[in-house]
Amino acid sequence: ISPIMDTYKKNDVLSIQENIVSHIEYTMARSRYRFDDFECYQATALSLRDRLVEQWNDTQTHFKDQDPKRVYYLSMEFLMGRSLLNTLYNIDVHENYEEALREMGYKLETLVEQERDAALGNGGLGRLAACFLDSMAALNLPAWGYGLRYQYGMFKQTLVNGFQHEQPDYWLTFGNPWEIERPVVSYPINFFGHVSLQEEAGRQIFTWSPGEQVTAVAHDNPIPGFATRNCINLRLWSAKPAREFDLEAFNTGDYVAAILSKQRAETLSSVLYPNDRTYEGKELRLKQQHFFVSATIQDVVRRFADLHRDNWDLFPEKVVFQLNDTHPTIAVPELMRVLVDIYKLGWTRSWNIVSKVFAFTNHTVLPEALEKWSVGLMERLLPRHMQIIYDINWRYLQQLRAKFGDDWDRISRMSIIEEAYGEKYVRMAYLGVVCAHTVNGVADLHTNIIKNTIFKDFYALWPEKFQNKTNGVTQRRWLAFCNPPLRKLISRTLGNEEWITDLYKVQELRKYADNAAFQAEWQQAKKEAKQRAVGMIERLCGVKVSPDAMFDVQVKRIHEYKRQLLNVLGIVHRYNTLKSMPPEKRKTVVPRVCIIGGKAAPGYDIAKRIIKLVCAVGDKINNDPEIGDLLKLVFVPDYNVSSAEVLIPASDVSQHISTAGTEASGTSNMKFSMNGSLILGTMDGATIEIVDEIGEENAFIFGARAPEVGKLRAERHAYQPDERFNKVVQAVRSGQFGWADYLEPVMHTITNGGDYYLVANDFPAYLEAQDKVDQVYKDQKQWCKMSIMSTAGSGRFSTDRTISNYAKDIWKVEPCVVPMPE
Ligand code: DL6
Repeated sequence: ISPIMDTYKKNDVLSIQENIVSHIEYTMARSRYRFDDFECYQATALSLRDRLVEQWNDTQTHFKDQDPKRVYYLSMEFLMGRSLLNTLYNIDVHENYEEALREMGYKLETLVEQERDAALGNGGLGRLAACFLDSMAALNLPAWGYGLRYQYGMFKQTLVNGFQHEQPDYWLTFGNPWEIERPVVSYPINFFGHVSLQEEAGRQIFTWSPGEQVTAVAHDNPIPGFATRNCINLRLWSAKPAREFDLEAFNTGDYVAAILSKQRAETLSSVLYPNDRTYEGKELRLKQQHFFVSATIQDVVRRFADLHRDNWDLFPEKVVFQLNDTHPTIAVPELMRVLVDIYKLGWTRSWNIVSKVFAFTNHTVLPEALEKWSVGLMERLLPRHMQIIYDINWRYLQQLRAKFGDDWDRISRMSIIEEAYGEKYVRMAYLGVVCAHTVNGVADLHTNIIKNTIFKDFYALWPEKFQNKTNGVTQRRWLAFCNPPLRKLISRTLGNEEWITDLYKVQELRKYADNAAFQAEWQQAKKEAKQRAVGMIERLCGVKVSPDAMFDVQVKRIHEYKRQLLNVLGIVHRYNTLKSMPPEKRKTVVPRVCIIGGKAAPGYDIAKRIIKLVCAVGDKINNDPEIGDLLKLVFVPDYNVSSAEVLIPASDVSQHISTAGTEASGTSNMKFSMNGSLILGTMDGATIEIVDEIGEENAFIFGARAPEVGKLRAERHAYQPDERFNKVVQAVRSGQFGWADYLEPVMHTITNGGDYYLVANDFPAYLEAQDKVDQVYKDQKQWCKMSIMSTAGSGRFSTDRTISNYAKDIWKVEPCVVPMPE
């Protein structure tokens, strides 16, 4: 081997500069003497990619040599955000790059802002997948993520006069410097057509003759781990026209039209669906699911077959798939199809393999998010898969009959095929539960709810299948990298940075919670974060807010169950209370900046009206000279990962106020408490567990508990709301904030016996909790102590803990550490 093959990129300042300039000139073909911030960002990213590729290659070679059991995380969404800072910190070259760029006349923080967010996800579910990748890499697990390379990510939200507008997010306009396109890693993906049956040597052979074929092409995105050489892969598929152009098949004689029709293949991976009320009937969505899953299964099977072609029974010892919600569940019949039809393993042997390799996570109990596909659509689009699903169901129903006899009610309730209302549907969640060896919820309460509601019958049948895996977030992106002042303070206080790979270590901070000098530094870190947010708020909202006010933040998707409405009605109450106060009394009030952000699904009318309500109330308050800095309300447009990285560190108090039992877990609650923001919340999702860790005395908890919700709902028609609630509703209805007619449907949802999410019920308790927030904030020593205790109690909410638990309890995979080069 030539010595040159053993050399890696050097990370001294000069080598970094040479590398950046070389990309400017030879990759981007720009003048080395003149390039702007954006070009400098691209060249910097490309130079980092070089380093990532080295780590990636070493890692993949090592995995291949060691041949450990691997985990494949299948997700329709990966909400990655930006990569520049994350890469610099993860591979530990931040300081040298900063200096290298400074000497060249560029500011790292300006370059960071040049990067578009990779927003290939809607919210919690997609961001969780991104945090999982980070932890899988940091924990040296032999893992890969698989998903779709959408050309249009999550829509960009703009506000025009307080109304949400959706703009396409064509994030690839200037290319994506982080990815590696691999045209040679491609697979044919089939749709439509028909299935024929022949007998061969007494065996039934099914042959699917597809009516449409597209090609899936791999794009690899290296995911570096922190403080390790390991660098795992996120493989995203994009659709290209099928390579074999069988123009005869079109039989039109129209060459150009035939090519154009093939070109339409590319639309398959073009757009991320914003999570809407229902996807039912959206053929393209089902096509996307099959497209990415089929490419993934082919890729994984090929990798396995390369080494173990003659030993298929080894497959479950080498492979495990984690299905991120029901979206990739079509992977089950696809793997059966590949094993039965292509590798001819026979049904029983194939099922033996398939039933050992899938694990399934449920992320919601909201009925609209539980996917069902019409049998008609499935038969047309994926005829062989539909047959396989019927076969799986038939065998499973036999099992049920053997156990429960002719309990037809139960059998039809538990069937994978729903037949109750005329049309037949495939219940994807049931397919997942039947075929997976493990089913998990994402927080203790949520797991108990799924065991007792949507999967009750299944839990009774297979209690051993069900597990809880409480979500987490990566403390690297969500504390160490987005909040450098706090990182410094924590590391200095603890004497090392071990907490960045073992978050439980932050519990040591409890010792300092009362320490005046430490508190002063803690407050200083918060102040710096607030200064940053003040600048962003002014830029995005056009409102100047005071960093001396309390920052009260609620940022998440806009949904009735998350109850942004409760928040804004509380603000109306606060505003009107302030207005009626004598000026002397106003002086005793804690000034507050209320910050709300989040996107409404484009088809979710009430959610969009709630945004308008927030903006209308904000307009009135922010322009009221009598109120000034005592109260501000801003709606931050286009809330995304990057704005979260600024807002979360700056928050004093954050709201997680869903109706108990509706938020599966929540993950921003974890990010906020990690950054010392106090939780104002209901006992829902993972908030319950957070409060358990940090102590209820360090949070502001209010409202109905999950077991009470059913009864309260049943009685809501007779509920007499509090006078303060009636007044705020009346204020909106009377036009105090304008737009009374437009806002009426919103008010209607919480009055006249409606109010499914119990806004009126929880309103008095919410106001009391808010009063307590004000009261405690006046005692800065006490507040600061609670803030420190929040961070100190956040150790359990690292995805390092979550992923270790998945690895041990579900995947049975072990770390596979890549040796450091000499
Ligand atoms: O598990 C991640 C995240 C939870 O933290 C949220 O509570 C939950 O609402 C979210 N679920 C979804 C459901 N989408 N689908 N299907 O996004 O998952």
